[in-house]
Amino acid sequence: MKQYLQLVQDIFDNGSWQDNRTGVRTLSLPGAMMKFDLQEGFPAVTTKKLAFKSAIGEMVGFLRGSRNAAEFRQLGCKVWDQNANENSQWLANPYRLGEDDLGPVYGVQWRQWPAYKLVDSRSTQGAAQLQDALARGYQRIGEFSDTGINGTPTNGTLLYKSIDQLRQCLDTIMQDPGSRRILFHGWNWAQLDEMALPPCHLLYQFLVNQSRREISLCLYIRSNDVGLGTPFNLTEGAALLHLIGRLTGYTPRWFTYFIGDAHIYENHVEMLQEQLTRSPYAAPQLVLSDRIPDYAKTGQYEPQWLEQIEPSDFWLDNYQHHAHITAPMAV
Ligand code: UFP
Repeated sequence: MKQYLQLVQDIFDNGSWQDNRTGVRTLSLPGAMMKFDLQEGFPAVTTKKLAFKSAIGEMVGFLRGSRNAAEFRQLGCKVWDQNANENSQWLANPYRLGEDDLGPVYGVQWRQWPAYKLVDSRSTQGAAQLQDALARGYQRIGEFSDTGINGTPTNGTLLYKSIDQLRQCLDTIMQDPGSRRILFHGWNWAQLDEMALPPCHLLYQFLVNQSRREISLCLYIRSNDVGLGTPFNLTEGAALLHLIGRLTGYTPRWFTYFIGDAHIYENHVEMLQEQLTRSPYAAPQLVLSDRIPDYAKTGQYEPQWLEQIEPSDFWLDNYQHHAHITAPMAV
C-alpha cells in the first residue's frame, strides 16, 4: 500500500486548506489516481488496522439495495448510523422515512435505478416508441399533457421501469465481454435531494480482457476522505471486482481508483502523520468462500449470488498490520 501513503504525502505536500459543509476544514487535492494489480495482493491498508468486516458488510448491503442503517448494522457495518440519525439537514428532509432511513442511496441506484420515459404516443413515431419501450419492460404509468417547451412532447404517455444496473453489467460481461459500456452509475440527479448523502463512489466500469481471461475495474470517487473513507472504499471496490470475476469466470486484475476531491480532514492529520512513520507490510490475499460458484469451474452463470452472498463469504489471508488508530468521521 505504498500508493496510499504516497497519496497522503502528496496531499500534505500539495494540498490546500478548504472549508466545506461539515465545518471541519480539509487539506484538499484536486484529482488523484491509484492503480493496483490485484494479482499482487489485496489493497488493504497495513499502516493501521483496516475495518475489513465493516467495509464488506457495507458492500453486501449495497448489493442488496439497502437504504436503511439498521440493515447495514445487521451486516456488521455501523458507518451509516450518524448519517441516518444525526445529520440535522437529513432529519428535516421530507423524504426521510423515519429512524435509520437513508433514502435511495448507493444500492438502490445500483439495483433499482428509477427510469422514466415520456413518449408522444399520439404521433406515428411515438406509437412505435411506446411499443419498443413496453417490449423493454417499461410500464405505462399515465398520460401526460403540458403546454411544453422546445420540442418536449406536449402530450404523452409516461412510462416507468426500475433498472438493475449491476445485473445488466453482469449480463453484458457474459454476453458481450468486448463492450466498452459495462458500467453502473450512482449519481441520479432526480433523487439527490432524497438521499442522506449523495454518492461519493459513483461510477464503476468493468473491462474484460478475453484473451487473458481477466477483468478490471475503473472506479471514480467524486469526494474521498483519505483518512477514513479511502481504505474502506478500496476494500469494497476490490472485493466487488473479485466477486464479479468469480461469478463471470474472469481473474480480477487491474483496479484503478480515481478521486475528484482527495482530502484529509484537519482532525485526521495526526493519525495520518503517524501512519507515514510506519512501514507498510506486504499485501494480504482476499479469499472468497467456496460457496460462491466459480463460473470458470462450473460453467453455470448464477447472478442471483449478487443477493445471496454474506459478509462471512470474504476474508483476508496473511493480513499483517500496524496498531489500530482512528479519528472522528465528519458528518
Ligand atoms: N466519503 C468517503 N467515502 C464514502 C462516503 C463518504 O470518502 O464512501 F460515502 C466522505 C467524502 C467526504 C464526505 O468527506 O464523506 C462526503 O461529503 P460531501 O458530500 O460533502 O463530499
